[in-house]
Amino acid sequence: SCLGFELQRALARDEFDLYYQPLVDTATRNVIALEALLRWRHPTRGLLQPGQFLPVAERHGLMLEIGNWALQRACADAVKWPADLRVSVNIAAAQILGQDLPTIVSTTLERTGLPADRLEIEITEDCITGDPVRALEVVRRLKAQGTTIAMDDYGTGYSSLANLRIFPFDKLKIDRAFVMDVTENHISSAIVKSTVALARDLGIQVTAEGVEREEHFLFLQSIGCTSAQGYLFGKPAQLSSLDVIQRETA
Ligand code: G
Ligand code: G
Ligand code: MN
Ligand code: NA
Repeated sequence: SCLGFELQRALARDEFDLYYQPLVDTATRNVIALEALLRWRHPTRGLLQPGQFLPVAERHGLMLEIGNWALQRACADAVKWPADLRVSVNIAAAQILGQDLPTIVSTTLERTGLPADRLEIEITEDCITGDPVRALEVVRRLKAQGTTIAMDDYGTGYSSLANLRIFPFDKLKIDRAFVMDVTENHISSAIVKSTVALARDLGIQVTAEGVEREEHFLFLQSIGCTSAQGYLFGKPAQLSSLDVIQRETA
């Protein structure tokens, strides 16, 4: 496709950008991390969202290169932030299957100077299903290096629970599909409550995604969800417009 062709030269032309969305501590509402989210400043079509170009990048085998660019950029950005602010980076299946990801990550941390414990890597079930044995080895090595691992879009995959039994995740990110109607839909509320309890019993963190309304946040607070992310606290935005960064550099 035309987009695929343009994507191939977008890296060289420096057309990608990272937006960041805050994750807040549920007890204090303090920002504890920023999730890096890719954007493409297309020369004629304007700002493109991941949904508009990541599937094309995957079809053209460009996801590894673009994903590694995002990882490098996110770590280089985060090293300038307040030391208690972590960065969360999404990893594509190609980055696990097509290269030695733990070595890429350790090299990136060394080059940027970001301590490993300030990086969180988000993986989805896509990253596991292609080659679960390899994915497990990669996750173990990343954890041994000091990076934390979150399971993204928790609850939407085919085998979230089966994977939870095998993979040593540090965090579950509850997909926004369950959070958006959590106070109106008793099924969503049961799923969210049981996931939060599950994470507590496992001794791991849990983030609710897609928190748009105060009543949703209060509910999450009441059930002991440890962190929250969503438009209530901030849409994905350019670093220059984020208060939490501005304060420190002002
Ligand atoms: O920003 P937005 O809500 O449109 O992001 C949509 C999806 O795109 C996210 O859920 C995430 O899974 C994916 N995505 C965004 N940035 C990256 C990235 O840097 N790497 C990978 N692999 N996926 C990303
Ligand atoms: O990695 P993941 O697929 O979870 O990426 C988060 C996506 O969810 C991003 O594309 C972001 O724009 C979107 N998002 C984040 N917060 C909200 C929210 O409160 N409501 C909705 N509808 N989407 C959100
Ligand atoms: Mn994510
Ligand atoms: Na998600």
